[in-house]
Amino acid sequence: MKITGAEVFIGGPGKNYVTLKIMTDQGIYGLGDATLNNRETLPAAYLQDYLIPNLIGMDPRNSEDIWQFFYRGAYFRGGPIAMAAYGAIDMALWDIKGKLAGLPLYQLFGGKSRDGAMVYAHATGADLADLKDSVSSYLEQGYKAVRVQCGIPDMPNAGYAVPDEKSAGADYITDFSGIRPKVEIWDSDKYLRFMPDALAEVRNHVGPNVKILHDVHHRLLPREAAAFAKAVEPVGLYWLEDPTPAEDQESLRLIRQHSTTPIAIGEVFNSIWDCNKLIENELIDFIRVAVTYAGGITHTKRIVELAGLHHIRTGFHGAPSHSPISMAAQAHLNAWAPNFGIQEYLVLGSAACDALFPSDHVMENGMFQVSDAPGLGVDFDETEAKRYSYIAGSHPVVRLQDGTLWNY
Ligand code: KDG
Ligand code: MG
Repeated sequence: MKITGAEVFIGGPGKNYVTLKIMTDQGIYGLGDATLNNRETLPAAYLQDYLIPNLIGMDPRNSEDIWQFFYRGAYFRGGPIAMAAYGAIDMALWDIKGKLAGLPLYQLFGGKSRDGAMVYAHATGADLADLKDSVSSYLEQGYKAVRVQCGIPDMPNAGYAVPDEKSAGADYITDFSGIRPKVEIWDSDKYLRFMPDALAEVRNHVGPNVKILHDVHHRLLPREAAAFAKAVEPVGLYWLEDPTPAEDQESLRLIRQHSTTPIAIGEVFNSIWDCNKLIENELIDFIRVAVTYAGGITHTKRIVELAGLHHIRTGFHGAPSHSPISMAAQAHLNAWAPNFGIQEYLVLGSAACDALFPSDHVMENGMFQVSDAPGLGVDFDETEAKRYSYIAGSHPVVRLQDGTLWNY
């Protein structure tokens, strides 16, 4: 069996999804997602200029060797751009493997460990009242877990992942007005004074049974993060995400020494080498990698297995920039993983998105039911794809009030 060609498409409804289609001499094709939010053209170029010409003629069934060829065979290894490109190839090769076997991917991993995977939604509010309304609307839709982000009083911008105005409902992650980032102003003291009580109010609002998650988005210093994690213990968070930037992993010990609040980290990690020490030292409770930029199913599965040895559960990244293809890959891992925790789920549930990526995966009552179709169980409609093209966008940058650049 041979790979005969591959194509990359960029675009989608309100997103620049990077979709890879790998064709074979047996008429079977596989699909992968290489979307790297606001840097979409870069994995696409790496695929087109280097990886696809090398793929032609390879046997698609040898997904492990192909992964090693690109990762180990490169002198300059890793990084989000390369790993997103390898990730897309790897997903597509597993898709082909599943289609050849006539089995959904979770069967090739070891079968189902559960019926349905719990997902969490993003509730967000310009102020606490607005946030509570947003939380309630998700609970009414059947969600059992919500990530809550809230505007901070007296802060010039609302804060991470919060619309500036009440009920604005805008895309709060990507600004599609161009590649020059907007500036958000951040004040950790104001955040630390406000947020523990705000989270306690959300707990009172929802009662004991709803899972509450909160994302600090790398904004605190280790000592501040330790104090915050301790202060929010009575809320019983399901997790506290990215309390500090994870480059200095030793600093996470401070949080552990002061608090039992569960910590979730990893959405910006690209390989097992970014998180093996965190996992082995049991400094986190949830690993947040994404199959897209952690090198696909082959490499993510290795991370999940290492995490399982250390009581660490999965909580794969599922921001709106992930296409239904990588969400399907994660759904198959979620169905199998003995140490599954929860799945972030924000794919646009729109008719336009469903038309571009037809599938039988079902999201209902806050649970994701994986499809039993062979392979990934998602298709890609190339006629629909012609409706979309690349639109430049950017994340904001964050500065302190005196102008100091801070962590986004
Ligand atoms: O592109 C950046 C987003 O993926 C990120 O801001 C989302 O932190 C995020 C999350 O937890 O989904
Ligand atoms: Mg996050």
